[in-house]
Amino acid sequence: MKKTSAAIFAALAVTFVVPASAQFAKPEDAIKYRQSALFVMQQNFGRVAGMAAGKIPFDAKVAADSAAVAEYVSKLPWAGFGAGYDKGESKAKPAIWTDKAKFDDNAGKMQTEMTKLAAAAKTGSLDSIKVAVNATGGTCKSCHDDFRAK
Ligand code: ASC
Repeated sequence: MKKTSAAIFAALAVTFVVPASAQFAKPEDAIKYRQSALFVMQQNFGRVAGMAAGKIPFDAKVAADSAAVAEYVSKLPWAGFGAGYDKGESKAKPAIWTDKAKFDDNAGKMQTEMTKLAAAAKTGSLDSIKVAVNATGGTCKSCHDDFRAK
């Protein structure tokens, strides 16, 4: 049993850890990469959130497309937060690297909510989008509160 879990864990570690580490030539590239991904995600999420808030006219197709892009891009920033990428100009707090389990948990929650938002936007229901936007925005905020410098 123990051997099996260790083997599974090792397989998972290879799958998930190797692509995320040693992926960038220098820390500045990792910082630029994660900031770029988060920017693209925010632009798309923000458009849908603007519609949910009535600040942008609701267009179901644009909302669905934007939420789908935000969902996909929500998978990308994390490779840029790998080991060794904590030095450089950014608002990333050291806690990202010292409390990695909590940070990863936050990142996972955001992606889960982003997936729900994409599904809601696909239905075209503005009411469902509003609920999902609030839940998703909550995950952005709680992670920023703990892990992003002001
Ligand atoms: C955004 C954005 C965030 C979240 C957050 C929601 O559009 O850039 O960080 O929503 O403000 O509370």
